[in-house]
Amino acid sequence: MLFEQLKQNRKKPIPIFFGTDWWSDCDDVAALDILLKAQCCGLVKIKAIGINSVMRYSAPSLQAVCAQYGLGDIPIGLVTSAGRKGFLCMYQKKLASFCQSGLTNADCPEAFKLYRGALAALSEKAVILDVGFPGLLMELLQSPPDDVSDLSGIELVKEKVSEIIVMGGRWDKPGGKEYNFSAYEVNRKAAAYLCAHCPVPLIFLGYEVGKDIITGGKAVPGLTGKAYAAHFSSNGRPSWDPMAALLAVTGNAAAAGYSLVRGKAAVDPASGNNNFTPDESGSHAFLVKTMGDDFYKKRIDEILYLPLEE
Ligand SMILES: [Ca+2]
Repeated sequence: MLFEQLKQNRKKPIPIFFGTDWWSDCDDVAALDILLKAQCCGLVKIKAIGINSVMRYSAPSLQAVCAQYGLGDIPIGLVTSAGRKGFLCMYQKKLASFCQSGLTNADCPEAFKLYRGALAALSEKAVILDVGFPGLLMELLQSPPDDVSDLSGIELVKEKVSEIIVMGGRWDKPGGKEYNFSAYEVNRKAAAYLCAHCPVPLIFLGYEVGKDIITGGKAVPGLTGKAYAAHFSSNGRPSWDPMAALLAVTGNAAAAGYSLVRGKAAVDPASGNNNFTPDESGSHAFLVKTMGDDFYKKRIDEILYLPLEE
């Protein structure tokens, strides 16, 4: 079991900020499930969660998943500028029916402000993991000094963040295109901004990495299984977001089964197409699998199918 191995060498939990679109796909729920289980094992400490889309049941559905593990007090923020109404809410309403705290979206702060406060309070560097739209990261980087910090967003990230892991882009061919970086104009611009201005190492888990790794499903214990069932993914989904979460928990790309291609990434703000210029000294990198697909599937399902503790 991976978590048992990791616990032997982890002196203290890795502080993590988790951004998620919590939107049209249920693999975000699997990613959160992995992070919460890792926190229960002492491997990570989730400092804040930013939902970079807004649906009616965003916050209560996400909090219900956290509360299953006694972690309902993890702060949740929303990217209200990303709100797009009318999209079919496939699993959020179902999960929100299990929320016992009465939390609503209106109770949640702006995600970038939540991040700023939690980053400013850190005494060590954190990892930012984002498996959704890049608007939250752009708003964080563009944020001016405020009452929680005299630092600009870029300065704050440079001082308090060791690396940013993003599920986004497609890197196995020039001019690749992927949903998180290309759906909606705001996300295309944000992805371009992130690549141009991120002051710390930026690691991409691309579309090509997760598409063939089918994990999860309706038999996963707790609300994660209910999310997969409500999403009509009873037999599983590709593993983009859970793979990115497991990389963050593992804390080491090689140990997580990846090599890194270093260089400089760019996203065209008009089309959302991404491009990559290899450079050994570059601060960006995309992941390439070094193991067979079963390696990743087994690791993820082994964690997702752990029973919830009583
Ligand atoms: Ca996602």
